[in-house]
Order: sequence, then structure tokens, then C-alpha cells
Amino acid sequence: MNNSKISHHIELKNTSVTDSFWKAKRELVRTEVIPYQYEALNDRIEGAEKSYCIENFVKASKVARQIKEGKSVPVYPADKWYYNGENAEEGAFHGWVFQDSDVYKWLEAVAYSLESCPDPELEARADKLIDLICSAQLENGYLDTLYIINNRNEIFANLKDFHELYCFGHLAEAAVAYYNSTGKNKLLNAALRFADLICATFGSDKIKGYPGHELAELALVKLYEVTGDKKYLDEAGFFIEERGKKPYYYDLVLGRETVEDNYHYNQAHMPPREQREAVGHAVRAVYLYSGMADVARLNGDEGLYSACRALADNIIDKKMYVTGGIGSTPDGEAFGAEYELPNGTAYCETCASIGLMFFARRMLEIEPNAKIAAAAERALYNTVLSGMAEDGKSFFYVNPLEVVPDEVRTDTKKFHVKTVRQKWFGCACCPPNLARLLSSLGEYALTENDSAVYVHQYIGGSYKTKNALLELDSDYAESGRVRLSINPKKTFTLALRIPEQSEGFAVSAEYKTENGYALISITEKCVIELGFNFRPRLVKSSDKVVANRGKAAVMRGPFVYCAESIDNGEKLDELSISEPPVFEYENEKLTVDGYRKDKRIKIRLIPYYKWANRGENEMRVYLKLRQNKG
Ligand code: FUB
Ligand code: ZN
Repeated sequence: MNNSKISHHIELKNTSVTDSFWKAKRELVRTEVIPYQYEALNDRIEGAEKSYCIENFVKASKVARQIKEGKSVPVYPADKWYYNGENAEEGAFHGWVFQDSDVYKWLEAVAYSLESCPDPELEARADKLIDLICSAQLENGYLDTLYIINNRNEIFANLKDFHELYCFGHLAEAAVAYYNSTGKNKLLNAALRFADLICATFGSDKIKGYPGHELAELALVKLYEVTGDKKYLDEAGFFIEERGKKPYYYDLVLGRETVEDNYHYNQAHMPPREQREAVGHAVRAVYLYSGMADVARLNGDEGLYSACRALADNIIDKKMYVTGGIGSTPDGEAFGAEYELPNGTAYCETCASIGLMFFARRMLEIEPNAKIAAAAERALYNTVLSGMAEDGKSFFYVNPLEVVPDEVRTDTKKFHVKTVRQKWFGCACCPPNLARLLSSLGEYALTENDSAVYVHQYIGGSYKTKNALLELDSDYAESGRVRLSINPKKTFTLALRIPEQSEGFAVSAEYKTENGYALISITEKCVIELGFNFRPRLVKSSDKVVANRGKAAVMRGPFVYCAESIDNGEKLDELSISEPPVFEYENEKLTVDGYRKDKRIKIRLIPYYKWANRGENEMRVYLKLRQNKG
């Protein structure tokens, strides 16, 4: 680990996203998604799956009050993953065991939104919700509505499956965000009380348990960064080090002998620092790797960083779709084997691509890495964005690369695929995750240290860094053009990522290239013009990806394109692109010369993230290739 390269992202309060593409998305989150999700959390959306989120907090608050008053409180079973009217009594917890996390993610999105756009009414609503959350907290700091409502005696009894430490993680992330944007510390104090209970409960000389769904690691790091209290960083380190040790903690609590490698689903099959292949549940994995990268950076831990590097390479080289989607199998919402990247049964959870961005941001803080930044870009412009409809009111959880609606209805291997975005989900992890990511996007563009500013993503906006004030005027996605106005405070190096898909580039200043970045010495106020050549191109996957042999996807700039039957007629499998390809591009829309069977046609393509915005229809990313013999 090269200490001179270690940098930090620019805090949200020092960023302001202004480019028309991303500002519009952020505004959509602010004006549509956040209010809509509040209604969803309150179960006020007709026809949508129930959330029960707020209802659970109301129930837990009542229980906490009754406990304080010394009253006896009922006990309900706390042994299922999902509770509803069929298996849960009226007064009991309802929803998925991790339901609380949706509330926290909504609050985190609100916090980021308030940072860039103050809104007293929204803030008052958030304050009221925070009051409700805090009123549910037990005297000892414990805060998870499932166990508070259902059974206080089972707290922390099943760390593997029941997400208390995961919900804690989301609470802490929301609390830090809300404190940073409003200066209010009520939720932060609640998170710290819960964190203190966790630190007092789990440790090398205490219970040697660790989260079944990772997130607490990176969240504890956030608490460390906001308080400066090292015990939180140490606890994050403890969770990482303890994970995967044999005999497995998860076996010990069950009184079971550890006889073979297990718990790949939870990335607990071996100690994380020894892991080299991304396995198991994809969201869990990238959340863990994010925490590992944080701890590696803060502790200068080379070994942990090597694991992070290897895991990032493994994902990007062998387990990531062209869209930046990860987690190819619905079986455990998990990574498949290397190069196992089917199109129609792909899982590619929206949260997994968001988590990949979290991981990438942290890796880029350790050192600039054009390959990792490019993977984050892939995820952002494609699978992340496709998770949300253009009106911000419906969402995809799963993001396949090929959909034939009739097959989805009949093929049991595609049970997880939806052909149109859903208003809400019983398991609604993705929509609020999207909201929090898009409203904090400014934090993903740049990192800096004392001597350098690295531009990883060309998200237009103004960035107040310690080295300079940077105005990034970006038409990156459309034309590949970027203009940087730099007002330096001192001499520093500006490092500009050269996108992998650019066929040549122009920089209006002297530069040298290093590891995929153009380095420019900035000594005085200046303007730098950048031009990337984003001609449409065919992208072929490795021949080892069986599903894509003889096929290619089309990309232009950061966008992956797809064909829909609404533009091309049904049976997209009959289409082939004529090679070498002849493209025409206008205003986000592409055509490419091709065939339907033997008939010459123009195939119409749209950016992948826009698919299924015009009703249910077929969609396909990878199309067959046909050599044009002239
Ligand atoms: O388990 C909590 C969240 O729900 C996961 O991150 C998602 O994959 C979904 O299973
Ligand atoms: Zn999700």
C-alpha cells in the first residue's frame, strides 16, 4: 500500500452535482422517490406489497415503553424470515427480519437530499420519524424491532440469519448522514448507544460472533470517522478477523462440529484476508469487501488490502456482467462460478451493483485504479439506473440481460425475473438503496490527498477540495466532452481517469499517463478541456461465457445498449448484428445494421437502463453477430 496515494472522497457538503443528466436523477429522487417511499413505508400505496416498516416501529415503541414501566409484554416467535398475517399475530412484528433497514435507508437518502436542498417540511417529517425510532430503543441501547416486539430473550441468538447487526449498520449509516447534513445528533446518539452495546457484547474476549449479513463493518468505520473513537474501528476489525475462523461460530452456537468448509453464502467459509474468490450472496459480499477496504486503509493493513485487490479483480475479470451487474444466480442471490454469466436467469440485484460502487469508492481511496473506477461506472450507468423507472415510481430488484415475457411466466428458472418494474417489494432493499446512492452521488466522483486530486467519475458539478475548487462541466455521457475549471489553493497533481472505452482522447494540457490516469501538474488557475472518443462499439465477452459465444453487446460511452421488441418486433433471438457494424447515433438512440433471419434490417437500440419504460416487452443485450460478406 503506497501511503502517498491514499486519498479520501470529497464530503457531500463540498460537492454539488450540476450536470443535466445526474442532476435530473437527483431531483427525481428528491421530488418523487423520497416522498413515494415514505408512503410505501407507511403502507399507503395502493396495490403495492406491504412494508410494515413504520408499523413495526410503532409497536416496538409501545413495547419499550411498557418495559420501562415494568409491565409484562407478550412474546411471539422470532424464528422466521418473513412474517405476515398468516404466520404472525396482529401485535407481532410483520415483514422481513431486516425490515427496519428500509426506514434507515430512507432517512439516509433524506439526509443527503437535505444537504443539497434544504426542505424544512421533509426535515420535520424525518425528525418525527427519528423520534419514533429512538422511542423504540431499549434502555441498554438495543434497537431492532423484530426482537423488541417479538422476543427480548432471543436477542443476538441467531447472528447468521437474523439481521440485527445489518440493521444496526443501516441505522449507523443513516445517523452519520443525518448528523452531517443537519447537525442533529439524536439518531447518532441512538446509533452510538447501540454500537456501544455491540462493542460490549462481541469481541476477542467476549462473544466471538459476527454478522450474517455484513454491513456493520463499514458502518462502524463511519462511526469511528465521525467520533474519532477507535473502539468502533477495532470492532469493525474484530468482525472481519473473526469471520470464517474454524470452528465456525455459527456451528458453535448450534452445538455442531465444524467438519468441512461451509458458510460460503455469508463469505464466512474462510477468514476474509485469505479470500481470493468472490462467493456467496453478492450484496453481503460487496458490503463486506467495502468494510475490509476501509479497515485496510485506516490500519495500513497490506494483507487485507491484497485480499481486497484479488476480490475486486476476481469480480471484474470473471464474475461481472457487461452492465456492471453482479450475482449471476438466484440461488442465494449469489455469485456463480467464474464465467457463469447467463443472460435470462441473471440475478444482478440492484443493491449488488450499488454495493459494488461502495466497494469501488473505498478501493479508490487506497489508490487510483482505472479498472475499478471503470467497473463502478459500468454499474452506475447501467444496472444501478435500470433499477428505477424514469418516473421514479417503480423499481427493478433483479436486472437480467434478456427477457421474453412469456418465458418468464413459464420457466421456473426465471421465477425471480420481473418483466415490468414493481411499485414496491415486500423485500424492498433496492429502492431506498438507490435513493441514498443517487442523492449522494457527488461523493463518488473524486478523491484527494495532500498532493493530488483524482477524478474517477465525470459527474458534472462543483467540488471544493483541499487542493482546489474544481468546476467540472460535463457532457461526458453524451459527447465525451468535459471541461474543468480549476482554481488551485496550491500546486497539486490532477489525475484524470482515461475511460477504457474511449478510442483515443484529447487533453488541452501537458500530461503524462500512469495506470490509466492522465496526470497534470496544476500550478495556477486554469481550464482543461478533455475529449473522449465514444464511438459506438461492439463488446464481446470472454469465450468462456457460454451464453455469449458468437454474440456481442453494444456500448456507447458508459452506456450498454439493448434491443426491445417495441422497436424491433418480437423474437429478438432472430436478430443479428452485421459485422463489421455500421452504427447511426442520434440523441441516446442507436441503430445498427443487421438482419432478422436473412432479411436486412436496422436494429434499434436504447440504453439498457431505459428498458421496460414503455410497458412489458422483450429485451436483449447480447445479440448474435453475422459476418457481412459484402
Ligand atoms: O437480506 C437483506 C437484503 O435483502 C439483502 O441485501 C438483499 O439481497 C435481500 O435479500
Ligand atoms: Zn436489494
